[in-house]
Amino acid sequence: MSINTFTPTPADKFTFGLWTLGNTGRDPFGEPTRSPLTPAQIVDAIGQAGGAFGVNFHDNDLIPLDASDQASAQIKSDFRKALRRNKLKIPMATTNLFSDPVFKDGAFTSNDADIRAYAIQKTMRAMQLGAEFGAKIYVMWGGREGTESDATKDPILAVKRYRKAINFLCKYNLDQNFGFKFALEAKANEPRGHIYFAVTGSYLGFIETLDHPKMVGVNPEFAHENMVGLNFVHHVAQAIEHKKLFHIDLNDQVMCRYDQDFRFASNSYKQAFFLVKLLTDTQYRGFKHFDSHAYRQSDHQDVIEFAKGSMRSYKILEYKTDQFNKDKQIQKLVKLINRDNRKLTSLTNKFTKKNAAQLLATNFNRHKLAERRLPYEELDQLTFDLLMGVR
Ligand code: GCO
Ligand code: MN
Ligand code: MN
Repeated sequence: MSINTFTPTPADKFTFGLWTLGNTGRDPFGEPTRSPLTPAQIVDAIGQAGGAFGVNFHDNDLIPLDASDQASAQIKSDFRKALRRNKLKIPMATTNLFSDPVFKDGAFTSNDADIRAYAIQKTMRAMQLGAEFGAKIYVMWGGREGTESDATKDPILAVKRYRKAINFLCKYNLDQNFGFKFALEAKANEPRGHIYFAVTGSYLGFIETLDHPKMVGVNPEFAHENMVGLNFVHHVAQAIEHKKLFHIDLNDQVMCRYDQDFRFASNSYKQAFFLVKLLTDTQYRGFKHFDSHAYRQSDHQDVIEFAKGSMRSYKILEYKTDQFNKDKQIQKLVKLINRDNRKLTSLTNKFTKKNAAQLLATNFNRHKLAERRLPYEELDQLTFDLLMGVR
């Protein structure tokens, strides 16, 4: 791998959202700083950045809620043309179940049965729209599924309602032959005070209780675990180990701050490196979606730089992974700290009465074991040197 390979290609499976490159810079305190772009213009901007695989959308990023049939036909046709001229695909679709006031107290978990049914109907229609454009991953992010005060909603009922909705939609997916894989995205808070299924691990547990667990996986997002001070890499690792990493949202975030959606690897270099290393070493083949937006100060031209930078940083960290894996000194240390003992491992790998008896009869010198070297300072400093480019 050489420095020249930092240029992305569709084989890297990088994607952007209509809502990410189309972000206008509005925040809770201030008005937009960039003019809005049409879906077709956003596709052109992604095309201009170069090397991306595709673009993802929420139903209403493409078709506004109250659009007439005629208006939506025109939007779709312009959008299709833009996709064709930029050679971009639609790998993922999702539903906006958070912007409209009707969802102010949740969608699938709302206390109001009419709103729950409407949310399912809206998702069915959004699935039709996604399927029309060839999407195969369907993301579910329950932004309003939560509470500020637990006086207002029963948290056990909320889990049951969420399960009913997902089970219904899985059956609809089968019935319509859409072929979607669902990817559930956790977030602990924002916009709700507390959102149900706060971390990726919450969904990993929940999925096993569904009627069609194989159809459902997770879509972890860097900023979401980071916002609450958790180690994102560990959550992704567990998802991979469970064979549930169906999609991933990449961005960045200062730990324990508001939802920042910064450019991937712009803040947490080290965590971003270990994430890319994990995805590379485990040969993750899914889409890598940049769920982030440019700084509020950026103009449209700078937004293109933001998109290029997101992909470039990922490629650089891939290159650093390769260096790490080939670095003799680093690998010598990695080997040193991973000590095997075949005899003992064969005892603990499988419970039998005989193995248990032998294990109980084994003498361990815990003082000697504690004396074994763990030169973690040296290993971590070598990692730092490598990331800083002085190795
Ligand atoms: C957020 C979320 C969303 C979802 C998107 C797709 O913090 O707002 O990350 O951007 O990823 O709605 O479902
Ligand atoms: Mn997010
Ligand atoms: Mn996201």
